[in-house]
Amino acid sequence: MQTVYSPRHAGHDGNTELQPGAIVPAFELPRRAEIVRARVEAVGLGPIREPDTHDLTIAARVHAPDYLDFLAGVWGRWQAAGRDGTAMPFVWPRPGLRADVPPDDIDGLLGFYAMDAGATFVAGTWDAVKVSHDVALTAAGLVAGGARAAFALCRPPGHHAGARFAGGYCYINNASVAAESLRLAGAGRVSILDIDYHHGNGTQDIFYARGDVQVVSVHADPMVEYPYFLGHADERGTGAGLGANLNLPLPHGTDFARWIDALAVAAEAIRRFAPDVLVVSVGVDTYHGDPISQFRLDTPDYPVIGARLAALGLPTLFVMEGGYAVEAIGENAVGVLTGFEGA
Ligand code: SP5
Ligand code: ZN
Repeated sequence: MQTVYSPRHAGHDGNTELQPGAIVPAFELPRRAEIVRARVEAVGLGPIREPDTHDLTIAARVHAPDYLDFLAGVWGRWQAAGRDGTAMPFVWPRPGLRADVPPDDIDGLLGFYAMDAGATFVAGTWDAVKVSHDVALTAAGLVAGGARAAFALCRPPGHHAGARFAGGYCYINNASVAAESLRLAGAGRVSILDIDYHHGNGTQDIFYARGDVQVVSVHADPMVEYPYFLGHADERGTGAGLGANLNLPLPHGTDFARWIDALAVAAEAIRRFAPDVLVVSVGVDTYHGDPISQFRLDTPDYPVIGARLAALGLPTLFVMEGGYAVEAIGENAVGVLTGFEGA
């Protein structure tokens, strides 16, 4: 399969991150994408191509336009306030506060458009975010054009970004933009399967009331894991989307035997939905060596996952999400893809 990749992700670098009790270098690093790209080459997965440039028309169908304007302008406003380093919010409009009026001040705006402190900004962030979106749309175009599968090597990731907020290293929801583009290209129904360790709260937020895009997620139980406030099993969608959202939360310590049982449930729900195309949010932070996660999957498990996905028999777009065990991220992420191709 073809991989879409841009070196311009690398400008999103040097960010700091708020962890319990400390500000540390961000776990979401440029080297992640470089190691995945090197592994794509090493195994001969297929050609690697650069993305085409896309405008934000499709992104503006899944994100609020004022949120996209904020993303594009935040670094300029941060600089205009005399700052450098990493831009990060520290106050949020939780329920009970006014979440309908974007403040004028940069520090208010940063919180207004964020769910947490985890989507920080440096000088190169917007360019990387925009090109990550271009990567997703270009790879979606390959699938829309008849490819059996394509790999969008997105960085930064996207699945925590909702219709009007950033969070969890995510800014534009690449998988959601890709799914919307596939709908516009003629797919009547699209399924998004999210196998990142964390619940894809942004993707769920975007499609929760829609019946044309199914969202299925296998993830760590939000009772014990980030993002804590979405991802429970009783969230089944609303309105036209009722029944088109499925969450399969699993406990800390989940091993592959238990995880693959949940994937079988997810696969059955996708078969019932009968989509024309599948978008897979591929996070490999389910790996036992991941520094911020608590599942126990191992490197040989990832090709097995890919083979199970191939058995769905659908045109499939893979979109890169999380995975922070940097030395293993290439083998693990590309393992899903080689398992898919080998099946
Ligand atoms: C795309 C993606 O995988 N985003 C993940 C964002 C997770 N951010 C919060 C992580 C909280 C980790 N808490 C455990 C601390 C271990 N030192
Ligand atoms: Zn994750």
